[in-house]
Amino acid sequence: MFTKAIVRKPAETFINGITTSNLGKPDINLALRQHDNYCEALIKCGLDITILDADPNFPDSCFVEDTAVVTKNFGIITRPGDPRRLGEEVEIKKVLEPMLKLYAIEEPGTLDGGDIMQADNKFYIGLSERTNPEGAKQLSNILSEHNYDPISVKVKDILHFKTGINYIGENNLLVQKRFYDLPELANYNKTIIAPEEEYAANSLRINDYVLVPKGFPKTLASIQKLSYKTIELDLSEYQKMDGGLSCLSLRF
Ligand code: CIR
Repeated sequence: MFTKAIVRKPAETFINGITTSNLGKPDINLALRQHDNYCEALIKCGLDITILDADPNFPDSCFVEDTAVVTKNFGIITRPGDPRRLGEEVEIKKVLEPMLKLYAIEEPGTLDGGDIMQADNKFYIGLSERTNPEGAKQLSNILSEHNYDPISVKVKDILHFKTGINYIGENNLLVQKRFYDLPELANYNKTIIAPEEEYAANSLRINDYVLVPKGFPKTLASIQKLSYKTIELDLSEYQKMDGGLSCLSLRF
């Protein structure tokens, strides 16, 4: 069970963030409304949320998931892999410090939280353009000390590992085709995401609900068929900036 979450509002500079999506510029007012709805959904899932003020110096800083990896008892402050995002983690460290024992990824390691997928006692670590082998090694050492099982996997042609896959509990994975045959995932019950719905691979299990991006009916139906209660959320403005449901919060 998660009890807490950290989120950060998007700043007016959000439109200047990093993106590869070609979906146009986001509308900041709509992004703020979508963020409010996201926060309401987290509350409905039973979480106490800490909402951080926007930081206009970091256009991507609403994507807090990339700045830390958190569990109930400890957290790891990351070293974001794109230099334009280095520094976002400073504020997150201040916020988490009173709540959790903290570690940090150190230079030359880089790591984005979006590359880290927890599935019960296992942590899959995507080696991507943002997360380098040194970052993965540092994280693995910390996780092993705490009796978790770290497993590295290669990620190509996609921003983060969790852009294309998510664990929703009870041995169920939502996977884009690209990750379907990964040998490390052989023992899971996999729901393949339709090619036209790839964005919905980043659906997010929180306690009794799975949050699903709005507009992906096949994925929604598949998740409901697995007997999960769902909450749909419109994230159009975040999709324009390559961000998904999981990126917008840290949950523990
Ligand atoms: C970036 O490129 O870093 C941001 N525009 C999007 C980050 C999305 N975060 C995530 O998937 N965890």
